[in-house]
Parts: sequence; structure tokens; C-alpha cells
Amino acid sequence: MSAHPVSIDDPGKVVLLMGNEAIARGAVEAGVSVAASYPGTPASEIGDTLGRVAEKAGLHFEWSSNEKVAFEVAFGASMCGQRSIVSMKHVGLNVALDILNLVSLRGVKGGLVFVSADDPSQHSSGQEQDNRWLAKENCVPVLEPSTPQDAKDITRYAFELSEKVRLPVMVRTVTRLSHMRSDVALGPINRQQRKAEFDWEGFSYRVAGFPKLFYREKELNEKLDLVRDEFEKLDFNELKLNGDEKFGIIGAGFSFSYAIDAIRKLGVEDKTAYLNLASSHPLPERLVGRLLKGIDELLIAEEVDPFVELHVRALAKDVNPDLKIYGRMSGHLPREGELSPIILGDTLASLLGMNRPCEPRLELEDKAHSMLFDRMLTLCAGCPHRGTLFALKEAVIEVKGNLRGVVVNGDIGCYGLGHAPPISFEDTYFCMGASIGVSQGMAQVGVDSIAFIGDGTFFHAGIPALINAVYNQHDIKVVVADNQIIAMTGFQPHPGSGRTAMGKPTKRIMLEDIAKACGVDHVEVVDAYDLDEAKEAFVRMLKAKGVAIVIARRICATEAMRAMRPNRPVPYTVNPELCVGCRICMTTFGCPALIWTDEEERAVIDNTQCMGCGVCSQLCPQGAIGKVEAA
Ligand SMILES: Cc1ncc(C[n+]2csc(CCOP(=O)(O)OP(=O)(O)O)c2C)c(N)n1
Repeated sequence: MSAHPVSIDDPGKVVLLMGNEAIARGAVEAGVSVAASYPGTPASEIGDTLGRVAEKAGLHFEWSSNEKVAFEVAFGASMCGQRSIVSMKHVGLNVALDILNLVSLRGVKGGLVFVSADDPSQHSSGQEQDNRWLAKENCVPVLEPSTPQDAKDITRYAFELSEKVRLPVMVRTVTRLSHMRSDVALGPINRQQRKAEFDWEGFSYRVAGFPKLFYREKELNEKLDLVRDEFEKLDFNELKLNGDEKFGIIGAGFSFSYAIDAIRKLGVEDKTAYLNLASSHPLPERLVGRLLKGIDELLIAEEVDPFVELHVRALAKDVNPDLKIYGRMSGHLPREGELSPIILGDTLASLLGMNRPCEPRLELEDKAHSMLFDRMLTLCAGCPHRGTLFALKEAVIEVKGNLRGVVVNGDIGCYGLGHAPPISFEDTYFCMGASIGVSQGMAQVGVDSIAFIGDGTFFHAGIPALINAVYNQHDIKVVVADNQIIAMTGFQPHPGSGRTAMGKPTKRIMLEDIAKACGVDHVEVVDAYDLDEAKEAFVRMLKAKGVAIVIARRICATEAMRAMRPNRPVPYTVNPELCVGCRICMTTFGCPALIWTDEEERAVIDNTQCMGCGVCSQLCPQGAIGKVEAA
């Protein structure tokens, strides 16, 4: 097998890389020795890539049990003088904030870079969150690449900066940059072996005494001044200013790519000054001031919040009070959501009094929609969560009389799709682990609920909540949908999977052992593909007093399908003699492998999708679904 481009030591070679792979490459070039992450779109491929090349690149990579732990692992290595990187999706930083705050206050030794992958327009998240605010709040320098090449080079540079000022440095990417691909010229890989040594003077209370954290604020501010000075002359900040332009544009990070695209499409390179701003915090005020001074109007493009705009407006008061500033605050760009070449093109054209360079967005969207067909939200064919939710519904009807007898507090994972028809059996989901916590508040006020949580999410944030339930005597019921993997973000392993991110077998931590260790007495494990077994266990759980938990186990269907290739088992079929066309399999279960045929007025099974779980055969009242007879 040929080497992954991220681990090739061939400086100058140009390879096609995804933005996230380019970030991973930057870390490899910087000679990182410890990398930790927690999966989450749009960040996951950074970890996937580092895991793949770790051995070759001589680094340790791990999927940690959550983002805070990942950050702590990286910090541990940094205190011993080694370079480390931690990556996460934007909301992951909320989880890691507690340690980030202290890391910036105490400082780092080996370069510590963390990547925040923000998700403008929340393509795969519950919220838009601009983590530049959190970086600022925690005195962390922010670097924002605008292309995959930049992403690699900036990540590499971030380690140098981190060591120079002894601060953690945030590299901020966004979904489009993370997932786009373009040519990247590789740099040399730093192969210097550093001796790992704990920095006693820097971090030991025993040696250096207990730090007066409050006074460290002064030190922090001085560090940020140093960073600002460095950013004033940073090569990644590209200022194009001839001196006779009246109109200027600042594009922060990836938004600069939209801006330059609009400038070129409109052919206004000559009359437009611009700044590709790669360092959004702290703002290089002298550099920005040079742009502001000579122009009359300025457009600021950034995602998601007007973070740079706010600071530039303050700066303009001193530098050029008459400057007209357009951006997200002024309403010239949308206040929320992702930008695009169309949005930037339209805004720039209207500010310059020109015709828009692209077709209007709505017309393009209409055209695209006319080429697509509607698909409903659904779990994959053979997904074990479907059987678990189906059996749970049956149990709730039996015990409570109707489906509104309980609130189903879902959690974050594929099973969140359980809210969609025809399963339609999830009411809420918030953030990782919240199902178990909110169910306890409901229980206290006499409202019955079920916490429905995945295995990955349980390991991430469910355990403290479960301990709380036992200790504080909350009468809650918990279902763990255990597909033995973190499926939603790209099939990463977790502590219950039995293998590490670097592909080594490891001790499998069993959910039932954890539940018992948390003090839960009523713990059952069932097969998610066995509807009767699962339903009976759910009935016992619903009737139990106190905390009760059922773990519905079965490997993720997509993982199972991969493992079966190329010898997939004989799928199931619908017997035309027995099927009466009642549609129960479709309207109550809704596996995408079940298809309706108008001609025959009955269900058939699409054998390209069916993975042979056989669950639909258990619920057909006619017994019409069975295995295809082997020839
Ligand atoms: C704080 C945080 N980190 C990461 C994510 C990304 N994420 C979405 S779902 C999920 C976990 C899903 O795993 P699991 O609970 O096992 O359910 P599955 O998708 O396998 O059904 C993760 C990590 C997130 N939403 N929030």
C-alpha cells in the first residue's frame, strides 16, 4: 500500500489534500509527538488522518473519551516540552473550556495547538458557534487559514508561535475549508527528537510554589502584546494596497476566499484594496490601520459573527472616523449563516454599483432542487437503533397505555433520527449526555421519561449524570443504544470498541460494568435485533423502581456491512403469496431496504440495501418476510 500523502517526507511535492488533512500534515511537519481528539463534524478527518499516519510519523494519536480529556492529554505532553495538538468541532470547545482556561493562564512549554472546526450554517451541528469569542475570552491567539495550503502552513507555524509566547494557539477552520480539497505543496518534516522532561520550574508547585493566578493576568496581557507585534508582520496576513483605492475588503480566514473570488469575478482588482486576515485575535491594529486610513469604504467578510468587524469599528474611530464600514453588523451581509461566492459577489456588486456576477442564489437553489428528489430523514438499512426504538415503543404502549406516557429524552448520535417518521419516538435532544441529566429533573417533578443515549455519548458525558441519578435517588430509566462505535461522525472507536485509534486491540470497557460500578442495580443487556427480547427487557425496566438501565447491543449496520464484504449473507425477501400489502413493515418500521411496488401492491426488499438483519421478518403479521433460500 502506498504511503498516505500526509506522512510522505518529500518537501516540495504537491499533493491533493482535504483541508483537514492539510492541518494534520502541518502538525506532522511541526514534529508533533502527541495528538488527541474527539470526533465531531467538521473536525473528524484531522484525527482520522493523524490516526492513520501516526505510526509512520512517530507520534501518538488517540481518540480520547471527550474533548476535555483530549486537551488534558495534549497539555500533559506540552508540560514535558513536547509538541502536541488537539482538535475538535466547535461545541467540543465548550467541553474543554475548563482546562483551556487554566492552560492559557499557566502557559505551555512544548507548543500546544488546538484546532476548532466551526460549522457556519450548522450543516452538522445543533448550533452555530463562533469560537473566536472563546479564544479571546481565554487570551488565546487565533489563526484563521483561507486555503488548504494555508491550513498546513499556519498549523505548522502555530507551534512556533505557541512556544515563543508560551500560550496555547487556536487554529480556526470552518466546514468548507475543512472539507474542500486542493493542491498543497509539502514542507519538510521536523524529525528532531526532543527529550521529554517535566518543566519543574514552570509547573511544579513543589519546586516553584503555588502560582498567584490572579497576577498572571498581567503576564497574559504582555504575552498578547507580543503576539500582536508578531501578527503585525505575519506573512500570512496579505495586504494589497496601491494607495489610490477608495474601497477596501477585509476577509478573515476562509471568508477571504469568497472575497477574492468576488473581486476577480467583478474584475475590480485594480480599484479594490484588500487584506487577507489570517490572525483575527489579537488584531494587528497597525496593519489594519494602514488599510483603513486610505479608503472611504470597507467591506468585512467573516464567519460567523462580526468578531473582526466589531474590533475594526472600534479601531476606525481613531484611524478614520469617516470610514463607511459594511459587514454583518451593518446588514450588508447576512447576520447569521455561512457566506458564499454568491453572497459576497452580490454584496460587493451592489456596493460598487455593478451588476451581480452570479445568478441569484434563490434561482440557483430552485434549479438544484429541480434536479433532486426529496429524501426523508432515516436511519440506515439494518440500523440496530431502529429495532431498539421499535421495541421500546411497544414496551411503552404495554406499560403506559400510550406513547405519550413518557417523554423520550434523546441524545447526540445517529439515534437522534428516531424523532423522524415512521419511528417518531424521540422528543428532545440537546448536548452530549444531557438525556440522563434532564430526565432526572423531570423525574423529580413527577414526569416520566426515558433517557435514550448512544454508547459513544455515554462514555463522553453520560457517566457523571448516571452517578448523580443513583446518588441523588432519581427514579430514571436509561436505554443505551450500543452499536459499539461512534457512527455518526465517521465510525471512530470508543472505549467500548476494543481497539485504539491507531488500530491496536485494547481492553474493551463494558457498559454494563460501568453501570453497575455507578451503583445501578437494574442492568440488562439485550440484542437490538431481537424485538421480543428487547421489548420484555424494556417492560421490566419501565416497571422497575429507581434507576434502571437496558443496553441494546448490536454492531452498527454500516460497520457490519463493511466487515461482510465481499461475502454478504443472503438477504431477506417478501413472499408475494403471503404479503397482503398491509404496509405495516413500512409505516411502523421504515427500513430503507423495504420498498413499495405500485404494480404488485406489496412490499419488496431491495437486496442492494438489505444487510440481512432479519428484524422486519419479526414484525410482519403475515410472516411474509423470510430469508432468501440459498440456491
Ligand atoms: C461536544 C460534542 N462533541 C462531539 C460531537 C459530535 N458528535 C455528534 S454525535 C456523536 C456521538 C455519536 O456516538 P454514539 O452516541 O455512539 O451514537 P451513534 O452515532 O454511534 O449512534 C458525536 C461525538 C458533538 N455533537 N458534541
